[in-house]
Amino acid sequence: MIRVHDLAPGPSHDSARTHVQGASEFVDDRPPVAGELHVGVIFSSEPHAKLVRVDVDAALAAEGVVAVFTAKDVAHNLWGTIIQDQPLLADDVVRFVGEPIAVVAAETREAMERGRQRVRVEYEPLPAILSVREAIAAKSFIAAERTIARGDVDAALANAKHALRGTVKIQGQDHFYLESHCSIAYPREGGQVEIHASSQHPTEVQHVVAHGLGVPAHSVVCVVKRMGGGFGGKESQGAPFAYFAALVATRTGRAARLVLTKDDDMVMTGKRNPFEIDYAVGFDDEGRIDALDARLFSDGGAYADLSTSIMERAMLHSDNAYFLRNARIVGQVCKTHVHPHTAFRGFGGPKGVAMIESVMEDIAHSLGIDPLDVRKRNAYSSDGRDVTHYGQKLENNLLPELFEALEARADYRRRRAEIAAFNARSKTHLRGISLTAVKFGISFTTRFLNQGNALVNVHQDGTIQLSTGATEMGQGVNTRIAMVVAECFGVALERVRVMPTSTEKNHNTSPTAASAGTDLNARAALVACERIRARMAQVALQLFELSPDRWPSRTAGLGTAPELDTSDARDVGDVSDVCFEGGAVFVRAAPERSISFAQLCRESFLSRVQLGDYGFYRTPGIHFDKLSGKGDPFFYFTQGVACSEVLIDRLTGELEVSRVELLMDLGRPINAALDVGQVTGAFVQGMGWCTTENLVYDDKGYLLSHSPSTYKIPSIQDTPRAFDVRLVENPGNTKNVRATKAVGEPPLLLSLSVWTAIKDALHHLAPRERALALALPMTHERILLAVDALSRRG
Ligand code: MTE
Ligand code: QUE
Ligand code: MOS
Repeated sequence: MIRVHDLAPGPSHDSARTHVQGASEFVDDRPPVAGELHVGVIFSSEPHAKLVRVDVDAALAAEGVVAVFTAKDVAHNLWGTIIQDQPLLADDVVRFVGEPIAVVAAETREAMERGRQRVRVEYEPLPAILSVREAIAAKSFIAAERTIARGDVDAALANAKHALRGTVKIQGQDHFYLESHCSIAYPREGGQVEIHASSQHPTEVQHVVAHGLGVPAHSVVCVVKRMGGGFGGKESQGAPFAYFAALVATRTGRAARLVLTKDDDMVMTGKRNPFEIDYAVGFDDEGRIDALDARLFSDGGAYADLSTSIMERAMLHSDNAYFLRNARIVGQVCKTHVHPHTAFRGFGGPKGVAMIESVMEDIAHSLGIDPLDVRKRNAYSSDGRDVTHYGQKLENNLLPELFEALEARADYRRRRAEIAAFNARSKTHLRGISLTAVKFGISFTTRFLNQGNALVNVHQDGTIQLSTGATEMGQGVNTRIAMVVAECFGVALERVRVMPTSTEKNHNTSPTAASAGTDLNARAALVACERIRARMAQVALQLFELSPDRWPSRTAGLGTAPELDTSDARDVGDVSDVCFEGGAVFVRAAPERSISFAQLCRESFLSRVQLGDYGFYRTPGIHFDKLSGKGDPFFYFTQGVACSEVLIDRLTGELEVSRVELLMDLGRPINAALDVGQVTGAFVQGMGWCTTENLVYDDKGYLLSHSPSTYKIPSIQDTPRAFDVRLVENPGNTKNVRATKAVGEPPLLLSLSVWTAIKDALHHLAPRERALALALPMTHERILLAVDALSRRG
């Protein structure tokens, strides 16, 4: 039986203090420099139209307006993370409301707004596709349809004792980071430019800016100190805004600042992809699935962005925690005339998982079996039911134990009975309960992204500065990396500082995404640290042979010290005997001879021993054939389970999440406090997607819900009334850095237990309803309508 960790929380986030004090520096907190310009974007008000004329004369004549740029000013106008299909500035055609058409630069923000309003755009409207179904009808797609399949689905479906068909419609989600997209560009000598951006992907910013400007990569530096949240929304979509600032800076020779308002950010930028999934499932009397046939359609929006990769991850997570002997998962990204949708915490995972978890509920209710039993019977286990539909064998699979442990912890059976009795009695309220799981594959499914590099500088006073390609967005990646480095050198955490991410220190970096920021970058840093430590250990062993008055720091001025040597040829003893602990360095067998870490740094420097290094790491053993849909795309899986109970007011449709118990396997956490923060935050963010965050567009594809007054993210009142988050012990993930497991995205998918708990509650009104289609999000209004419709029927 697995055990719940009893972990010391660990040190707090390295920005905790400065965040609370308001002293943390974000991009727009940078003090303005002399001559700095304000940059604004003029965007399309049409979903699909020919650009007949873009008249900038009136804008240029406005007081304080310095310049206006359009597509003709762009050196190379196409960009895109995977497929280069998106103009930086629309040229002859606009393809979504919010698409950038022109960029205005002005002396003040007010002048910039005046200029923005005076750009006249004449459109000739073209027919627009605004939904997945319209796109399917028009065969408007991005890239080819893909299939991941195993077994004989048609035969298994035909022979199955029971079958259900249905459609799951899933809406998008706005990232709602507190800091909108923003960038400041500083022109530098000889056509160079330095950009400070709020981006999860500084390397892509560097590349998109260089390409758009028509300059080589070595003319552009992108620095990211931190973001005020990213959640996937700043993975690809920050790049054009950085480019606009860089265009202004290089063309005017003045610093340029672009900061979107919340409303413009929401209108212009893409969201979590909406999905529509048609499925057929065949199963036996016990509720065991024989076959799943699923067609996934996503709304990609007007350009490819990351949608094909997101679809791939949705297809790879359509099994979630459940073994599918026969499966055919088909995925197709639709091209519509809305903002290009993009990465959002979980990537494609939450959409595939919403489908299969909904299927689990329907199977259970159609057979009159408890949904938990259906899930447990279908869960991946060890007896030949441990290979995914894409052929990866699960190792270190804790799912069966997690189900058992949470069932007991949450007192599931007793509460299930109590809820049934309550629902039979109450005329005003309905309760529902659901226990769902997550199995989230860790690694980018695009192999080349699974690499990281790190630069580590050890200073003579024994403090350490390091940098990697990871970007800090609140998730605590810097704190985790610093802890791993501090542990390696045996020094206090305060001695280690993670410096701002910059493309001149770390090159060809991957986006901080796929939850792999710590896995890739802490590991790369560790590679560098271990090399430095080995050299320092050699120095220490030689120092221990000398009397301290002969140490370089005592004699260097006189030139009489022997220069210590770290060449492999020199046999000084086994460096693995040397301990770095508690700020000191010593040999375990003779701890009385000890040197402080700082002193050893100084002695090493005086002996011309290299105290900095550069580490590189690439995840071993992963491969995935995108054509056959087979392989081992994931290094390992992060797993967890959650049990949610909801209370519905039948008269108003109001929803309360009364109680959540949650167990996560995060291996051997580096920092349990940060991890529990990630789990809690991801769950609540996912609850918003499942319940209240309703994106509403008008008939032109213009987002109407573009501010906090109309788009409802969870507030403190919406969080679970009782919320018990626990990590379970699992020391077995030794192939990952420090035997830890990635945490950033997986717990978001557990919030689907709230959605299925609503479904469970509604099933009490319609016990004979076999497949109860449920919208996502299930807003209070939709709950009320469903209660109304079902009570009438029942
Ligand atoms: N946590 C905070 N506070 N802010 C964020 O923007 N982004 C999430 C997650 N947790 C995010 C967050 C997403 S989408 C990912 S992929 C991971 O953090 C990325 O960071 P990591 O790889 O270091 O976990
Ligand atoms: C998870 C992710 C990403 C992913 C695959 C995942 C991601 C991402 C890409 C990607 C794919 C192809 C490219 C590229 C990036 O794939 O965030 O530059 O050419 O950016 O499974 O989070
Ligand atoms: Mo996270 S969606 O991989 O940025």
